[in-house]
Amino acid sequence: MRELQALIFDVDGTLADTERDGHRVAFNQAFADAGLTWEWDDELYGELLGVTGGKERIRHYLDTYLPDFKRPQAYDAFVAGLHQAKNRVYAELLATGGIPLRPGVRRLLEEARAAGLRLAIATTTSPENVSALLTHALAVDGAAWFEVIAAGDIVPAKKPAPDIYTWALQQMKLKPEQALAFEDSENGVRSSLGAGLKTIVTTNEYTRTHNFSGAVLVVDQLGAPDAPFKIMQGPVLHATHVDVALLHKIHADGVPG
Ligand code: XBP
Ligand code: MG
Repeated sequence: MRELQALIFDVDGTLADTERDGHRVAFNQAFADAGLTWEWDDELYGELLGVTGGKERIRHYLDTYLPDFKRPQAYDAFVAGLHQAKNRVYAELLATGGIPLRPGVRRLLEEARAAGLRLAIATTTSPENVSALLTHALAVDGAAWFEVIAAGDIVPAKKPAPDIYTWALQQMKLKPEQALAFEDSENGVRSSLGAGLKTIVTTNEYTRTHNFSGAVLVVDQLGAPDAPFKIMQGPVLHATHVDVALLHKIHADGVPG
C-alpha cells in the first residue's frame, strides 16, 4: 500500500539547531580539557560539517588542517576519547535546556501522532545524544514518541550513504514510498533520496546554500499560521506551514497550486 504511514526525521539541524551552539561548543570544550589548542570557530565548523559524524570530523580536521600534528600511537582511542568527552559536554548543555526545538517541530510531531502517523529518527549522531535532546527539548518521554531511532554507528556508512534511512525503513517494515523524510543538509538529502524517500528540507544558517536538488520542498522552517515559512524550492503553495494535510498532498504527488 502506497498510503503515507510514517515520517522519518533527521536530528541535528532539523529537529533543533544543535550544531553551532551545541556540538561545536562541546567539541571546543573537549579539546581545551584535553590540553589541545584547537578552536573550531563558527565558519570553520560550517566547513567541517561537510563530513558527517563527530569522530570522522575530528579525523578530517587533523588530516586537512593539521597534517603535521603528531598522532598518538593509539590514534583510534585518542579520537574516540575526544569524541566521548565532547558528548559528555553536549549532554550537559542539553540538560540546561539551552537548545530548543526548531519552530513548528513540536506542533508537527503532535499533529502526526494524533493522526496516527508512525515516527522515526535517522541520524548520524549517537542514540544517547538523540535521547538527551528529545528528553530535554520535547518531553520527558520524548524518545518514546519515535518507534525507531536509527542513529550513529548502527550502520558503518554514514550519510550521505542511504544506509541509515534504509535501516529505519527495514525496522518499520515499510517501503520508501510509504514515508517522508525531513532533512536540513545536502548530505542528509543525498542519504534520504538515495533510500528512495521523498524529502522535505528545512534549511538553517549552515545549510542555506546547499544543493537540495531532488527534494520535494525546501523551506526555511516548518512554520506556523502566524509565522509562515518561506519557500526556497518547490511548488507555489497556498499554505503558511507544514502540517499533516500538506504532507498527505505532497506524498500523493498532487501538491496544491
Ligand atoms: C549531524 C552530524 C553529526 C553531529 C555531531 O548528524 O553530522 O556528526 O554534527 O554528532 P544528523 P556526533 O544531521 O544526521 O543528525 O558527534 O555524535 O557524530
Ligand atoms: Mg542534519
